[in-house]
Amino acid sequence: MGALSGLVAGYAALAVAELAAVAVRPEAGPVTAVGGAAIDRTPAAVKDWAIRHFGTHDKIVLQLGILLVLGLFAMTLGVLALRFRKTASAGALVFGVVGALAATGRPDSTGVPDAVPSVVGAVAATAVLALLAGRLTRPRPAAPAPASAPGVDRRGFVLGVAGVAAGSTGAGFLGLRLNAAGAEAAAASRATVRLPAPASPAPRLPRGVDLKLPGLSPFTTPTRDFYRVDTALTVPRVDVRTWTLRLHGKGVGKPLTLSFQDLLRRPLIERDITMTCVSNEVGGSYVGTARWLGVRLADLLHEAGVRPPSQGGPADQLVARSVDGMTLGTPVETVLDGRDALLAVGMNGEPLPLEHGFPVRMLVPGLFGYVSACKWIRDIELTTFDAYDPYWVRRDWAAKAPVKTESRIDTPKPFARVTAGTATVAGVAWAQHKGIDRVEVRVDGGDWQRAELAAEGPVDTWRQWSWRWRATSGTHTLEVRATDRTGYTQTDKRARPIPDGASGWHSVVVTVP
Ligand SMILES: Nc1nc2c(c(=O)[nH]1)N[C@H]1C(S)=C(S)[C@@H](COP(=O)(O)O)O[C@H]1N2
Ligand SMILES: [Mo]
Repeated sequence: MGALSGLVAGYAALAVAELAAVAVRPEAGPVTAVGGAAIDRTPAAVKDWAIRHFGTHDKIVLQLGILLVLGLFAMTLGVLALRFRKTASAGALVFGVVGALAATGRPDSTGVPDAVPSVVGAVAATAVLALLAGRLTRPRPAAPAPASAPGVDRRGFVLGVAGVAAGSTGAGFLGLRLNAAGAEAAAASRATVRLPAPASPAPRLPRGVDLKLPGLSPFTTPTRDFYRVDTALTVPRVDVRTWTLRLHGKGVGKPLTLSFQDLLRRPLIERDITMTCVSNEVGGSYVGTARWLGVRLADLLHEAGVRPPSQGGPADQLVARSVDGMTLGTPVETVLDGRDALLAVGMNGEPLPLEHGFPVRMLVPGLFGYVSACKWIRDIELTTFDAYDPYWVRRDWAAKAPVKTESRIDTPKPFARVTAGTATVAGVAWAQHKGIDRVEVRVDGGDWQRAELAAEGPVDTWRQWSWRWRATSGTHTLEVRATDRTGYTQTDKRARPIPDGASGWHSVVVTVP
């Protein structure tokens, strides 16, 4: 009986807490918060192990684990409550404090309000425990004959359990409904956005930037094929009507707060830019090119009075924060060096898709995404590299990470069967903000042969290449390397993505029957 009342109290606590979380912030719910806190504190080795054993289910396994521990804890409290009412209440409050600390300690925490769901949950648990324990221990008011179990209000207990369970289930469903409504609201908010025409349209692409070969990545990556990399358990939902961006910090003479409309009223520029993820393995697919529309970040910084370190500015790091608490640090010098660093509102002619950072994301050509491309951005703080380590830097990734010059063979695919005779080998090469000068291919470790380059697009985009190969029968290894316009040729030295990006030549093994 005690264990049952504990379970019911735990259930009520969770239902009420998650309902409160919908009102406060979905991520402040105790299970998500404790789960997130656990992920942040898990040593890399354990994380690797969990990912290897549970794969993409690792987050679910973690949440089930949390529920299990919670259930056992709740049953213990229920039993305790029969004899030590105060101790049990204190136990429930401890649960609340753990949840509250986890929620407010998350990197995306908005502060004290995030403690509310856990505290409300704990209070609910205490109330339910008191109610049910009372039914189990209080003598029935008008009990002349203590015939059955003395002091047990059996009917009251059953009614209490049923009532609390029903109420909690109702609260849980209401939470789910409101949550779904939030997702629809974000999509509806995006549907209201009308993007103005750019004051500075994207430079016309020269003919022949896209070789349009079968199996070769198109020059512009369709949005539906654009890679997605982020830590968001649920895609953040932002309402453009209430969204603001704050720009503040060291050396900011005039802090700014801008609404979405404020941004759209500024002159917009449109640019083709290739983005790359630092986690991209050699030959990997975390790279893509899109036509971005946005405000030039340097203009905003200048307006706020920010000077680059080279001109005596006190801040060398720009920290971007997203609505989901991600932090990314970018060198101020790079943002102000004349390149098209953007606060983007559009991607390939549409408002940013929710998964790619709606309503506004940052983008800095030539830097890996994790040090520049903050999605769902809400805050920009000028600080120093000494003073602050953003999310991934705290996890051993490099604080500064320019994109490494890379090339990839798109066709033929690994282990493809290629017909003997003339075959086309083709792919892409990128060295954003430097440009690609040369691509070479070799077969079976032979001499490097120059590939033909597609027409050169803007300096921040990748470049296609192709090479005619006289394929002879046998198994062959094709390798590619690029040289950028600074004269640097890709090293064959293999490096893993961590800490600052993979290196090495992409190779593909094919069979010619
Ligand atoms: N808020 C937020 N922004 C983020 C990330 C994230 O996890 N959260 N990931 C970054 C990383 S590592 C990359 S490579 C790019 C990927 O952007 P995309 O998903 O639009 O391709 O977003 C960056 N911006
Ligand atoms: Mo990334």
